[in-house]
Amino acid sequence: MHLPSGDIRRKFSAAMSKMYCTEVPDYQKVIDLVLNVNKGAIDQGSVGLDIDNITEERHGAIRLGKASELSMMRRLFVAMGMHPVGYYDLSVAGIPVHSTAFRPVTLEEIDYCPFRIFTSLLRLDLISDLKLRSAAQDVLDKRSIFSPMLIQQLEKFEKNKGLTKEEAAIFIDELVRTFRWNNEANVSKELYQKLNSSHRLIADVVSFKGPHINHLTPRTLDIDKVQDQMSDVGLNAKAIVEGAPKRKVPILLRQTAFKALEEKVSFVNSLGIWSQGAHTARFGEIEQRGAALTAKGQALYDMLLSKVRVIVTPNPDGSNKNAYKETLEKVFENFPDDLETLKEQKLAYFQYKKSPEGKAANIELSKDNIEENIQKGYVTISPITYEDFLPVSAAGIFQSNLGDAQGQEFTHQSNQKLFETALGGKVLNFYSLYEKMQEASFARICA
Ligand code: OOG
Ligand code: NI
Repeated sequence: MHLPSGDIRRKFSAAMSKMYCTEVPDYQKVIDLVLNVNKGAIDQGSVGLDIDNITEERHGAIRLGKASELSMMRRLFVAMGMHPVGYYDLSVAGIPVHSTAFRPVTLEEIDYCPFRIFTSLLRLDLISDLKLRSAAQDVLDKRSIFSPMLIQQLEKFEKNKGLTKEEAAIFIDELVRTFRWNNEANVSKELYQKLNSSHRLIADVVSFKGPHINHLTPRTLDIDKVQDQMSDVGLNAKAIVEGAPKRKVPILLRQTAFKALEEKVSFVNSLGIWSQGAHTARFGEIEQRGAALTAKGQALYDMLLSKVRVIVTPNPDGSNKNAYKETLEKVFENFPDDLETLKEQKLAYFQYKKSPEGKAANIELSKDNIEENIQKGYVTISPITYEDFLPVSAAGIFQSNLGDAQGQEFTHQSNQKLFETALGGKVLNFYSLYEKMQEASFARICA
């Protein structure tokens, strides 16, 4: 008997959370705060939502150093029903990585456990100092981040098309260990500092023995409340909430975070002598998810957000946060905020359902009569939740948590092909996934 991949994912998500709470105690504060806020929101009438399920939903993020790590990661995630969706080129924001998100792709699997991991691959080709680039390459070439035990389980999975409960337990255990924090660096303090001044992210990937999870993110129903209460529970919140402003119909993703902590690290030189230092990388994040936007909706969102940033760019110290918030709200008045218009203008994706009255009326639905039946209340529409990430927001998160002054500008070189070669497969297109969900829900009520 094989354990369904959704169960492996669910157990993996819970185990990651448990480990992160021990490693980064402030993360437990985040979980408690979000649970509290979500309870309040549900009491106030968000019916039909299961509190555990909502709060449990979370994503994480890892950063890998070389192609072979990424392709192995792809194989490992398959065992948990997680597939690479989307391509994010972070070099446009001056960050030397490109990324995808491993996640479940069907509505059923997402409902069962939506856990996803934003996975970045370092681009050493963006280090201009050739000597430093080859030193970094050397360190990465030598490291191996997956235990033989883990690979054994993976090979069993691939051969037998599944894992037994016992095998899955070992698999999860070993995989979670892959992402643990290790305070003994892989490099000398001198090399760390060089890498760090090239870009903090390069140091974060190259200097360590493994790809430590750098944050986890529970889902909240009211991010503004969370943001307001973070300092009350002793968390150092970032200045602003990323994403769209508060709306009647939430769109895409809104996120906030507590800033990365400074952690003690030991470095070792070529003589085997250890020295102490510190590294800042790991944080906690909270997100509120809204409607998935079509490409047209996304373009409108991008346009409005850049308009906002031309008028006011949020200062990391929060000094202009009110001006930013006001501008954001003002500019986003141009993004329709009711289901009808969002649907009519094809800005978002929807799920169609027959209402109880619709079922009772027993009408044959088709493309031609759908609109009038929505009007009559026989068919209800609800937005499909966005399951992916915001390139702009991701960049914001990277920046604010890695320190605010970033020296080096990287040239923009979108390179999805290169990424897919490293991955050993293609990334899925999220617009087509949402489109399919929408069509499937429509087909279901017409059948
Ligand atoms: C990943 C940042 C992306 C998000 O929520 O946008 C992300 C990273 O810092 O490695 O997780
Ligand atoms: Ni995140």
